[in-house]
Amino acid sequence: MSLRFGIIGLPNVGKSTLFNALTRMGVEAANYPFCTIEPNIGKVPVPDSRLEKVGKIAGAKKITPAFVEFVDVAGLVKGASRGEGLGNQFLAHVREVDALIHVLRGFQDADVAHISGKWEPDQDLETVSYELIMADLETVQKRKEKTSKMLKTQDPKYKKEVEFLEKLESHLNQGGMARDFLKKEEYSQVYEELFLLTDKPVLYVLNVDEDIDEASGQEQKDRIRKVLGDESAEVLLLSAQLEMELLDFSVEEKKEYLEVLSWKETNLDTFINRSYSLLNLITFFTAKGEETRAWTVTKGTRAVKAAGKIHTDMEKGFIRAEVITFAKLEEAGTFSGAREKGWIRLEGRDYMVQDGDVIQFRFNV
Ligand SMILES: Nc1nc2c(ncn2[C@@H]2O[C@H](COP(=O)(O)OP(=O)(O)O)[C@@H](O)[C@H]2O)c(=O)[nH]1
Ligand SMILES: [Mg+2]
Repeated sequence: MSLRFGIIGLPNVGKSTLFNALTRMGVEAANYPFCTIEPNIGKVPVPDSRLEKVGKIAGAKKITPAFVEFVDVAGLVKGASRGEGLGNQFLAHVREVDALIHVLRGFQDADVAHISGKWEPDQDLETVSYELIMADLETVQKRKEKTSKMLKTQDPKYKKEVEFLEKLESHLNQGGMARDFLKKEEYSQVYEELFLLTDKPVLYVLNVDEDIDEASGQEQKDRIRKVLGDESAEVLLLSAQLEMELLDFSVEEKKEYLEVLSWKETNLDTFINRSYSLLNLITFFTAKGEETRAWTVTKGTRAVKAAGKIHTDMEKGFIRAEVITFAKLEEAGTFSGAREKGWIRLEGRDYMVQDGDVIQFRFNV
């Protein structure tokens, strides 16, 4: 299954606009007709300029990118953690994703109603974070109640667990995100079973007016950073509406248009790439027969597990991996040239796959 990103935030901040831009881009970039899995789930190819090049060198007839999925989660309202609005549905959706894209309303447009009546993206951020933390607190407290009942068995593991949950509870009570809880290793087994919402990695997207100047873009970003304090997260400026419009521009038009937008540091491609690295993901390539393909694994994945990603038989019958870095392959220009130069390495099952590796697996069936 692809990795999933949940686009979250208050209503009317531009979540669906961003989602639509992403999924439409998917259709065009990959000519992939079924990019929308469900109305609110879209499959989006991960842009990677290396893939085409590997395909060309391999003489591929078919090139398959890696995909990630974006979910347009229903807008959150105050009180969601108590089940208000679409609260429960919202939280259930958030629970299912691997990482969060938290959209903040940076654009002012008076014609678009603002949920709290005021334009205050930093306040909005706190509102949403509060609901997520409250939902996590409830999860932790429920677990604590359950474990507390077991204390009478005198088994020390229950005492250890309750103490651990109390520390976690106090961290959340002080407004901390679970992902920043430094003591999770003290009882990682219990921690992982909780599936906390604020443990998921997050990327903040400030959805700004396309005509702001560089200084006010920076100012908005600083305001958000201030609210985040020590929270470990990145903030990106993006204009969802602009990205949507740009999809209809020619390359020339785009270039001309973008020259005047000084604040702009990201586009949809870089946005997807940042999301990707948020989850510590890397890409390796295979060029087998007529198909050249990109695959996604987490940093630190061993060769044998990477093979299993393609097919379980390849993991079971793993013999070795023949590996070349993309850069070396490009330099050699052909696979046979690379082989002659001795640039294709033989690696064993425990080899740690690197971003950009081009791999051929040898296996028994
Ligand atoms: N002016 C302006 N309007 C935007 C921008 N992004 C979204 N909108 C508008 O805001 C409204 C709500 O957007 P939508 O994507 O549906 O928000 P959602 O409720 O968060 O999914 C729509 O009318 C959009 O056209 C933007 O960057 N600038
Ligand atoms: Mg929406």
